[in-house]
Amino acid sequence: MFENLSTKLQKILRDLRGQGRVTERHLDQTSREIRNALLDADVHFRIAREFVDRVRQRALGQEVMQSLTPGQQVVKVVRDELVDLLGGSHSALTFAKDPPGVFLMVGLQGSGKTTTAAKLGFWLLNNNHTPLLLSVDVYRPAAIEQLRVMCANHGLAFFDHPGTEDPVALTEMGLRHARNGGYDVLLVDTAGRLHIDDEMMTELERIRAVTRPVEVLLVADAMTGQDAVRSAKEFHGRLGLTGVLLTKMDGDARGGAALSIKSVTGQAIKFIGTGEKVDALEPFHPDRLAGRILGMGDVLSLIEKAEQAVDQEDALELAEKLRQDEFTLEDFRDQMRQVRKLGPLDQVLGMLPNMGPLRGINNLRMDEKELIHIEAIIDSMTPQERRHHHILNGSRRKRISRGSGRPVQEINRLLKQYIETRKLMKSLSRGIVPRMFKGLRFPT
Ligand SMILES: Nc1nc2c(ncn2[C@@H]2O[C@H](COP(=O)(O)OP(=O)(O)OP(=O)(O)O)[C@@H](O)[C@H]2O)c(=O)[nH]1
Ligand SMILES: [Mg+2]
Repeated sequence: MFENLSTKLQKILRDLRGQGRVTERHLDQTSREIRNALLDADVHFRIAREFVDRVRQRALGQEVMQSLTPGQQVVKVVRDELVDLLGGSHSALTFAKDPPGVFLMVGLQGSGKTTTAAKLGFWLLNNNHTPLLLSVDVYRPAAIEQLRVMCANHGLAFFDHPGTEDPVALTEMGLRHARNGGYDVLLVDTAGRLHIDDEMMTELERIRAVTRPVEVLLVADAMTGQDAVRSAKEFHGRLGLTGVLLTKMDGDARGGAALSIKSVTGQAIKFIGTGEKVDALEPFHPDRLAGRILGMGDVLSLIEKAEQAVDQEDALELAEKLRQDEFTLEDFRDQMRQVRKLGPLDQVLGMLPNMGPLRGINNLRMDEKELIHIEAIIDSMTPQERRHHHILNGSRRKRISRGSGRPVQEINRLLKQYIETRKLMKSLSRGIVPRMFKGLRFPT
């Protein structure tokens, strides 16, 4: 799904990610490329334009330009905006406080209403609900039979009243049956039309009036792109939708529908259909889809972790300490703590574009347990010892060993690591580190 858009955006952002500096010109170019990628994916031109405008505006803001990794921050901005475009957060179904609640499924002909009704029934059943299914498509021969067969095949309760030709009367009967039978949701599959016409809308309005549905769900075919969006707008105008179920996302839908529906109609996509089988229905999560489109869920979550863990003031302070040769064992411990918050160190280093040369330094790689031991050892030192490691003679080391419960060799090793790290950081502070802190005016 969205392969084309995904490939393009990934390439654009890959180029950007490696940038230690992001200039305005660079951003212009990136914006243009993103806009074209969106247009190619059949996103409405106004939405595409507004999207890149927002990205640009945010990317030019201080928090991005002055960050340690501007390229990555721009990637994050794009991701955030993409999540927003897809609807922000996951929008769940609403259930009636006083069951049964009616879910009315509406949509154009062939959009997948009947299939999706069965899928949603199946999903509800597997999520501790008791749905009853009903088809009021009295027009197309065998339409009711189609749903009956699907229900029979998947153990879903189905209601019908042969002979009743009026969809409204049929719905009322179904609702009564649902109430008497203790079902919590009545799923009503309706007839589709080739085009939205008055007759269809009037019928749906009447069904809505007698059942007061908790959900009016538009089933829209993702493959039809902007047509799906237009019909969503019209349906919403007439009926007041509560959500959209976007089908056929497994096909070669370019993405335009999924990316435009929320902005155009204000209605969230609640589920997506990803195949013809009854279990091919997934709750729609904008953040996950955005991650999938950008192909970088992992990297982005690392960025988020990094943001939480290292703030710029800390970085500046550390740089200053390095400069003045005041990087103490306490700082060493703090750094280790930060690193632990970030997760595996080499992964973190790999993310920092300017830290390439540091990768593979084995001394810096340590596991969780080791970090806990390091903390124990440093906590057992006196403040003076932490600030002046060279006073740590044999008897002091023995005392620390007793205090921390760690063998003396481990304390020796830790001190060696500390001294090496200090040396390393000091040499880096003349080269790589200042570049990391670019924008913070770090004197070398
Ligand atoms: N690949 C794929 N096919 C789907 C999906 N959802 C529905 N279909 C197919 O789309 C076709 C039409 O589905 P229906 O459920 O009959 O559509 P409908 O909206 O009820 O059609 P009408 O009742 O005639 O208006 C069927 O062949 C379904 O198998 C999906 O998510 N992926
Ligand atoms: Mg149907």
